[in-house]
Amino acid sequence: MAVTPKSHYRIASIPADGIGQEVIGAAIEVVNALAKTLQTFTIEFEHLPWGTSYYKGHGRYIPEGALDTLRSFDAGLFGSVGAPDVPDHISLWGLLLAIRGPLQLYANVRPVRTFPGTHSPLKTIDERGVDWMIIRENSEGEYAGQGGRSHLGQAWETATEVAIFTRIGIERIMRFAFETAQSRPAKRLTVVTKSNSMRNGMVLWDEVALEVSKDFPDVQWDKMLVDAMTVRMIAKPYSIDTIVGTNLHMDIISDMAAALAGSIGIAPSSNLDPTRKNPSLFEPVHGSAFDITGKGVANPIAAIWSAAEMLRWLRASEAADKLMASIERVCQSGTLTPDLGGNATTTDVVDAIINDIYQ
Ligand code: GGG
Repeated sequence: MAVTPKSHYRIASIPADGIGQEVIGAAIEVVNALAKTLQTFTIEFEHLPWGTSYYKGHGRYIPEGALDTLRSFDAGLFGSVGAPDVPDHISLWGLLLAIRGPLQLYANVRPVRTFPGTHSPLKTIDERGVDWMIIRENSEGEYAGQGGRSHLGQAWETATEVAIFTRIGIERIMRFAFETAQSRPAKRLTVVTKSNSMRNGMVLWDEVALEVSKDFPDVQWDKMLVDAMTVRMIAKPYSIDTIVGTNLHMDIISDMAAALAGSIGIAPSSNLDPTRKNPSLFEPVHGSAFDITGKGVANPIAAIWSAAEMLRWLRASEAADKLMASIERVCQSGTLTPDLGGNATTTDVVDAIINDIYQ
């Protein structure tokens, strides 16, 4: 769909929990500096105080009407959710999943790249870093929220977690993945399933992949079981370009991929509604990391790269390119937080990126 770039953007800022507060503050500082330098667009961030503190005061993670509030923005920038004293399924379903599903943010895009100047375990296999594009189905599957508990407290207490896959849900993410692969130089896609043991939903994934592939004759594609894929990502990383898979599989694979590329601290993600009927939501892959919250050492790059992806989605491509170039130069210069083996603080990295932008 052709989209005309706007000159002014309104962004919902939802830092939420833990280091989310620190890294979203960092990303906003950097984007404001970028807008000031380029003068091709203006941008305003409106803070939405949703998260665990809000939950403790109100008994819910987001207020009534939150989705309509979000719909009034061009996009959202999200930090992280989760706190040590709230069960993770309460916080995740209360905030992130309460937004992704209803806003139909069905495509979760997670690019994974090794930056120059950073260490990646994969560089011991080959000096080239990796450049992967992981597409996670973001609305159904194992995250459908279907299931329940019975025989509570008894020895045969039973819990079911039903993965729901629909033809329409698979087809739309498959089409998105083939289009993404087609837009990249390698034009290669790996469809990841577990269709040997999961004989219903995963087999439907295989069938739909074959059907959709016929519309993309220039994309070279293959299928892989998720367990074999983990081996391939480590043993033959350069045989991979774009990957598509289910909500749960790609949640796990993308964390591993980020660690292989250097650190989860640099991994961005975009929760997209490809139809553009709803605003999309951009967030670092990492969680709230209470072990380092408040220490000033959280890596802001995942959040800043997520903001760059947001600018690209909003068609501010020049700004996105400039920001990515600054991130790469700052990594190359050795201003790295501890997760990347350095001793820089969050503020050091932000200052270095802003200085680079102003050059
Ligand atoms: N910024 C990402 C975040 O807060 N993630 C929390 C989490 O547990 N996410 C699980 C998921 O995305 O499925």
